[in-house]
Amino acid sequence: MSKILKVRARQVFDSRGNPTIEAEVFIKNKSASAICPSGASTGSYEAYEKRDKNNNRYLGKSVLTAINLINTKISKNLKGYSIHDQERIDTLMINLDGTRQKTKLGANSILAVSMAVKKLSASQKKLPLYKTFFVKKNFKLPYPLMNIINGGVHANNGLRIQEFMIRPDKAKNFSDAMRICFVVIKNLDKIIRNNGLSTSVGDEGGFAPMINSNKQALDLIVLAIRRSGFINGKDVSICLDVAANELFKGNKYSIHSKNFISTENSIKEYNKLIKKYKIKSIEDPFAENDWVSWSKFMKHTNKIQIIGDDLYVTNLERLKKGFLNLSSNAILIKLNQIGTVSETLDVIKFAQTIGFNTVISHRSGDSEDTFIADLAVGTNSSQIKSGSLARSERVAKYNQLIRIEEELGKKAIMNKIR
Ligand code: 2PG
Ligand code: MG
Repeated sequence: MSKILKVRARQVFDSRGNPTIEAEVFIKNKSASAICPSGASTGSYEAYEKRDKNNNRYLGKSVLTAINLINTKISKNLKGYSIHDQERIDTLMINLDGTRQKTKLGANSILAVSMAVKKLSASQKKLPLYKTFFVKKNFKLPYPLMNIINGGVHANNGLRIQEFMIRPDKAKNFSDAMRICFVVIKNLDKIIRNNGLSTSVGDEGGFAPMINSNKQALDLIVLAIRRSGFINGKDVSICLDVAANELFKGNKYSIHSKNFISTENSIKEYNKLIKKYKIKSIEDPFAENDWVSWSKFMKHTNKIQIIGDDLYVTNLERLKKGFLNLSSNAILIKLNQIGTVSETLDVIKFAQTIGFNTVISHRSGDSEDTFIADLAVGTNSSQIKSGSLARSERVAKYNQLIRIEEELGKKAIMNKIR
């Protein structure tokens, strides 16, 4: 009954309009499908995303070779396996590929299948997806990290920092968290308009006004929080994703302006921002190979959440290195950085064991797939980052969390942010 009959894949499109993979796994009388997301500011240690670079019909972006591999090699090898055997299936695909970064089959092929297997297993067990990860009771809802101003490679406005986010720290429940973010975003919309700037949005649904100073973006957000009747740093906190890989050259950083400055001076500037704007979380403050700067930052910055994204790429070995080096106190989790559901769960478990916050994340190229919403609840992750309250691929994850909260009813409680 639960044995895989075949796997089929098709080329669909992501939120940036680029081709991506949807895989569908079949058992008798049933199937489930999943769509692989795609990043723009990718770390060089991420698992490999297979694209047909030589296919001019799709300007080198199609995923037809990967799809063919799913329909032939992966489908043939998975046939007969029980869909409840997630780890065996993931291991089989890892071994079929046989390379360190999944370059042969592509992490995008493997992940789409891995997620579809997980969904099908849940559906066959008649369980909601979030109940099929390692948390079995006392489910907690994550705090949203809403990316309300887009910069970096997610917009073309010249803002150095990639993501300016808000986190509704005093929200009583998830619906309240959404309401708080909604009010701040609507006020921000008004303020941006009144400043004669455009309210068009970037890749992750946050506004992308034509401004180029981090401070200007932060001032707009502080004003929006105040106009909404909330206290910055208390009710609502500002969080950043610097994506510093993109701002690194010759051991120097151009985070705070176009000028490249040393790590020490970058830290000084960070500390000024943290103090002035009461920033509570910074992701990727330094580049993926610059372990020394990360440790220095941890040492010289007080009590804020420091998240490794490109630094760890959801990879257990890199996370262990970061733990030993005291590089950060939180990790961003992206399924397609590593390529299977099982490996992702291993990383989350380890991170939580060493006391790191786990922040489940979308990619800048995403889809209507809401897998990560369930993943956040099912792994007791304290936060989720899924863009702003705009663009359906972003809102879809938040809407799924609203459904989960409703289903849990009185048992639904918010997670804790340490
Ligand atoms: C990030 C992500 C998601 P991308 O850097 O955290 O916000 O962006 O998917 O482009 O890597
Ligand atoms: Mg990031």
